Amino acid sequence: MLKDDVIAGLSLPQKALPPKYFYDAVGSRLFERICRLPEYYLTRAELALTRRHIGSIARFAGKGSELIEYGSGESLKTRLLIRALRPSAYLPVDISAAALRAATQRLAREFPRLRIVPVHADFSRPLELPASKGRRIVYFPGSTIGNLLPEEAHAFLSMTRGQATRMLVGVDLKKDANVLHAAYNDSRRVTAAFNLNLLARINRELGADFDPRRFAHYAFYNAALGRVEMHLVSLARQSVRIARHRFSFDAGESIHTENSYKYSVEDFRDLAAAAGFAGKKVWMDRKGLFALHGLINSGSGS
Ligand code: AVI
Repeated sequence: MLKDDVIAGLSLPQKALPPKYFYDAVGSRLFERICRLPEYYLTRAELALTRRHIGSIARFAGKGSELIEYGSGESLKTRLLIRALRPSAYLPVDISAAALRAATQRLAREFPRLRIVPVHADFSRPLELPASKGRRIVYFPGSTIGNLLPEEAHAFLSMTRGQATRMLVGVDLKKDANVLHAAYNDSRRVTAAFNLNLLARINRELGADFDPRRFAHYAFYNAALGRVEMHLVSLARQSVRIARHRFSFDAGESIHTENSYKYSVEDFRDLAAAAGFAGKKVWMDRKGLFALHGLINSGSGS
């Protein structure tokens, strides 16, 4: 729950907030704008590689399988995949009921014969899916796996092993730190607005009194840990009230709001192998910015 997570996160020595709370209605709109920014190459690179390799991606996934997507699947690449795969059912899993509803309605209009089974769930926790009627493939695009700590990514991959024999995972690749810096510090400051909206959301939903003008967006590539970190830095010594709690900030103290891990092909294959998946295929865009991994459950015999 938002309130418990906020109180717990702001009580840590390094204050932190879970990135899943970025995506209220305002945050989801800001994220859509991020995906269209010239500096934010991830979305375009993943779409380009999906277009370029759609035939072999669909063959790997197995035409006619049930397609489970983590995320609400409104994107162009999901529609490409559905068109090529002709899944017997499509199960989008999302934490946002509104996003799930919007995506389901839109896909139902576009694919009137497709059986759509929306699953409203938080995938950072173990979850049960409706019983399967056939072979299943899990699709986890967008490098959302990069927003999990490696141990959380391991837990997520281990959970999906029980759900499908194959998996397609979109993963952002390690690259020049300047390219990463620009992607998370765009010139239009949309990423800054996305980060700061977290404080506005806490004000809206918990009646807190954050003054977002007294915090600054800060994102940098932490090369030692292979991740872009986003923080909100307090511009002054101040205190903030949330329900019956009060939190003090020194000038320069930060709230850590997101990690975005970048994995080389080998790094990601090692992570997948530790969770019981063998890396069978990898597809990339022409510029080598982004990878889509085709994984097979090592215990499935397929
Ligand atoms: C959703 N996720 C993969 C995005 C990322 O790049 O880590 C979220 C994001 N944060 C800042 N810009 C975009």
